[in-house]
Amino acid sequence: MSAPLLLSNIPTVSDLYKDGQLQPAPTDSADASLPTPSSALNSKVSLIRASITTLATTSIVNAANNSLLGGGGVDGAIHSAAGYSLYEECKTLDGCDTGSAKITSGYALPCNYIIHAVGPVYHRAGRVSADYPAELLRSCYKTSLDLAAEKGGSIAFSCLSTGIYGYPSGEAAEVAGKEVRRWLEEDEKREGGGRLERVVFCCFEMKDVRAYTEWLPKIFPPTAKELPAGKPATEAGPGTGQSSEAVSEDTTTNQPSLKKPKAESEAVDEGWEPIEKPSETISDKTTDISEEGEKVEAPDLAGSDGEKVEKPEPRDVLEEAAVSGKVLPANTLGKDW
Ligand code: AR6
Repeated sequence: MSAPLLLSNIPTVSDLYKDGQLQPAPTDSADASLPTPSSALNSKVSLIRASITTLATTSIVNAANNSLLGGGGVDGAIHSAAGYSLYEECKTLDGCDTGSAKITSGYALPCNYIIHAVGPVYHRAGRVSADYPAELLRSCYKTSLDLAAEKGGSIAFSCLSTGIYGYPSGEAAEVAGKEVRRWLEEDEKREGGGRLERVVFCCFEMKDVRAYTEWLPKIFPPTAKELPAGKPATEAGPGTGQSSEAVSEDTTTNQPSLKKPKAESEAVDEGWEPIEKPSETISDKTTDISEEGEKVEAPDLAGSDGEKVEKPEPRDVLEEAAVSGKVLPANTLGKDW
């Protein structure tokens, strides 16, 4: 596994604005509903493209299933990198409801704790009501932040539900970003608040990077001081706010331009065989959370023999690895690369 990525090397939203890797939201979306820019908040939130297994944050958040006993995607990557002891602890947890989360030690990972959050299967929750997927996803982020706050330090989220569970990346980034902002603001107001030093959004696939580079400027807009000289906070020039430009793609390889050192970049890409995309049968029984916070059994929408959840074809080796759960060295949007 590649070297752990320390918090000090993970760029904040504020750093990304200063480096021009994040652009203000374009004027057509920069309406009165944009929240107040806050450099304090922008310095508490990070965006990075990496395998979450390499992050040396206090806690990381796994996209788990109701059994908490491992699976594919990021769950598989975390279990294989953390080691068998993680599985043994997970066996003692008695599973977890959809929309909730449970915490374990980090074992062989560079983080101290792993928070196992169970996000919704998008199309299944959507059959309960149009708002239900977002309600469950928001609840995952809130529960994870509450658990992480008891430990303090920093937390890194994987993009819950946006893989096998089929949640559209843009919608998920909006829910995640808004819930994190709401939680941080509320935490700041409470006695003994400011319990988390940093919240990291850890993306693995370019579709999620694009979603966050679109949504973070709408949720954590830049202050005038965070923009490179000559770019007022209200300016929306050509391409401004277009996520595809904030993280450009290398036209020769169709790989995202991550500004990695060349040697490491080659080491990552060499020897990668195309990996067959697994399709997972969703047969886990969904237990959901009522409006009052009570646990209720959701209707078994999957039917007795479960349902196949389709994913679009992966576009590159990183995405194939994301689907298969293969651990890759860290890539970042970071200022050093
Ligand atoms: N580091 C960071 N993010 C990753 C990594 C990684 N190493 N690998 C994948 N991702 P998914 P879900 C991203 O499918 O949709 C499992 O089988 C990936 O790009 O892992 O919540 C569980 O056991 C995507 O953005 O989780 C459940 O059964 C994100 O992780 C089911 O999948 C989530 O994709 C959960 O599905």
